[in-house]
Amino acid sequence: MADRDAVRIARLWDGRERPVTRRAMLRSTAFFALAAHGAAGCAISEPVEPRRTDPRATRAVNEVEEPVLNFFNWTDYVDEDTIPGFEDETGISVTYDNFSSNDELEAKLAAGGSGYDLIVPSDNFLRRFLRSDLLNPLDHDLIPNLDNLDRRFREAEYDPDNRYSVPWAWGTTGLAFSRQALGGADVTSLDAFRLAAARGRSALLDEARDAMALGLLGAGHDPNTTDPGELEDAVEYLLDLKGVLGQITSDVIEPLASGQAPLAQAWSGDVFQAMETNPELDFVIPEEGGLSWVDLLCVPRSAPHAANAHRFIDHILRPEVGGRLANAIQYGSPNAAARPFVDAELLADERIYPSPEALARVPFTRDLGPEVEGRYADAWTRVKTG
Ligand code: N2P
Repeated sequence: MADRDAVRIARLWDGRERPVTRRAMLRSTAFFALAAHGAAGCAISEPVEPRRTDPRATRAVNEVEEPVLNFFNWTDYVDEDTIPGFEDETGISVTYDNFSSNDELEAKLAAGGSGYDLIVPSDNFLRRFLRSDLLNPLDHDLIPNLDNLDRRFREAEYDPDNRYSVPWAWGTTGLAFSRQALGGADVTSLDAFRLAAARGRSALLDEARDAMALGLLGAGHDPNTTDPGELEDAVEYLLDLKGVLGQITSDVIEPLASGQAPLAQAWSGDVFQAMETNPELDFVIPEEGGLSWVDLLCVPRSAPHAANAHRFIDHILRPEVGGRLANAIQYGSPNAAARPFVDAELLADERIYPSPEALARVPFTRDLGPEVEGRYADAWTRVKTG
């Protein structure tokens, strides 16, 4: 591994280490010249400009001029070629770390000094991160492929005009189940958690708003309610459910694939990934309802390599790259130009790309403001510790 020219060692997306040579750093000079708008050539680029929200007026530069990108993404959420393809093309080494919940991401970011350049919060965490001043506005000049996005993701209510975010993937929260393991019947409702074959083996997502939504829907309430009494009902429902539950975890691919969990609250694409090993699995939005969400590429305020993050964002927005990503993770692609590269069978599957009528039954998880979000967090802590 020793390389006499190495100026630093980078940890790659797959855990391997690679020496970064001065040559590799120079290879990306042309990019830096473009990205930093004339600031390249200096070892340290000009400081990041004061926060502005107009994408036309925002300039993203690397605070530390080196070919590195520190990317913090959800587990099981990338194609095996995405990161090597970006590295080969740009000479930028990616360190790739994973998290399993928005809470985990928020804690890491709020603690400061994370060093991450690119993160992927869900849409309901975007405004919450903005309230804490944790994000940089995006520099649209560095993202020409932004036009490839589906129109509905350019005008989304959580971030009109993509000032702070570019969608990575979208999906729904429902139930995964193994028809065979549960005795051959279809699962249609949350009552399935009570089936004898599911007792002590099922799983609930370890994500406050998703899990609380299951409790709210089970108790007959809106998953975006702000009513404290309804939240109490949900806590009660979930505490009762804990009596028959196997585990609380967001990493359900392995337990579903291995057959350890015959039933789990799950995010759509994870179930399709598990199906590759366990074809008995299915995914359904129960009759009580479900949720939908979009996960968003964002650049933290503290990003040392903000320009490199923009380069990655533009890369993933390419039609072929976005198509390969969608085929691997099996979540909805927000990239309209990538559509021709997405497997026809995935596009036709309404469990991944629900019809507009079906989507109307799965509202977005809404950001409910600091006070109510705090109440949800407390309620979830009570469920977990109760
Ligand atoms: C990745 C699941 C991410 C979806 N495995 C949650 N928003």
